[in-house]
Amino acid sequence: MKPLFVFCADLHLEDGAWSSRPGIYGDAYWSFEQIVDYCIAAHLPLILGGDVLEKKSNSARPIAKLCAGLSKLQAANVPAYYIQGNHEFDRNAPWLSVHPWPIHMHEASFDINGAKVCGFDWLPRGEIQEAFTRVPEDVDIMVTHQVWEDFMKGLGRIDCELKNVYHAQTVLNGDFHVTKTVTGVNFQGKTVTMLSPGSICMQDMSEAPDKFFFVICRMPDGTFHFEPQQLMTRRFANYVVKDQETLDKLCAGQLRKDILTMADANLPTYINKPLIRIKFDKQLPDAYLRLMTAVGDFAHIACEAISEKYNTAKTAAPRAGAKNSLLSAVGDLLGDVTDAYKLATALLRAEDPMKEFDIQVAKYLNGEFADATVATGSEELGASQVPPV
Ligand SMILES: [Mn+2]
Repeated sequence: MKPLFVFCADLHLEDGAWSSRPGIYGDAYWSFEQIVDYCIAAHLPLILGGDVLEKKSNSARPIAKLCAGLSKLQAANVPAYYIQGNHEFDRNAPWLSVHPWPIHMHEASFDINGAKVCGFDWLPRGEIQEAFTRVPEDVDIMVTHQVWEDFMKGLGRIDCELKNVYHAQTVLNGDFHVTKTVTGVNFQGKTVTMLSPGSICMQDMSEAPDKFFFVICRMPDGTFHFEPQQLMTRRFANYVVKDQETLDKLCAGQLRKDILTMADANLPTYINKPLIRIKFDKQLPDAYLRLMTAVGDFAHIACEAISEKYNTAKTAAPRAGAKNSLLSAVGDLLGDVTDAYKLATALLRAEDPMKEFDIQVAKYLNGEFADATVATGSEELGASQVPPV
């Protein structure tokens, strides 16, 4: 097995992923440092798969951190390549052109330790399919930053799918913050393997806390192998508090004990304060105050009430006890057993309404809301009128 280069994506270099919690600082910088140090120690080129930066308009620090890493690679004579993601995308002047060292891979192919690798910046649907037709026949690995059907499986908008790929047996893709490998068949009916390395630090509470970059290796039979390297990241713990007994136990010292065992001397001090997510049943007396007090300043805490799960069974939602007046109003207007009510409640109760919206649209397109037209009395919602997503 011959290591060829290192691949990572979705660095989202920025002071912190949560603007409302400025105390959670430096996670992306610290992960990037680890990747740079690894490349130098192993003397392996680095390929950055887009969303290197969080924004198109940046303050000085993310750029300074980016340049510091690139300068370190330059000083060690370790090559760096990149494509642009949708986050920092600029057709005219890529952000990474602020530094002389990294090589822009867009529409270009390179021989990297014997493998022919080509890349494309993020491109809109249609343009990316056209770009795939320009991939040279002898390319082994294609680097992209797109929303692939093969990862999304019908959820939400997609840019492309593996069957659009002409050449290349391997695709390395940014954008999807989940670490995952999928296999599919390309335009010519040949097997393609695609790797999503995932983001390099949590960008969202719903992301898995374990993060990786990958060493791309060539096997003796000529195929490629993706070797994961786990990043040292801020420790994360998730709690769900549904009963008095659990609440009492956690507040009587268990939480504090858990946090202490999570401390890791290998982490820099600014990363060594864990992130704790607690969901609690709001029926429990003083749950919020007790949990916040128990954690104190020992961890960053995201503490929220469990949203009452909408009952999708035939029984109507318990409107009598509903505290959310907006939901009650929706029920009064639409009747609480209609599909329109189900849709409205699903959106109102979603933690991430945009994501929930995409899920509901997919359900609608699958015919799971068969009587939506009847329920709303509107012809406009007929299946033939649904705009393409
Ligand atoms: Mn991203």
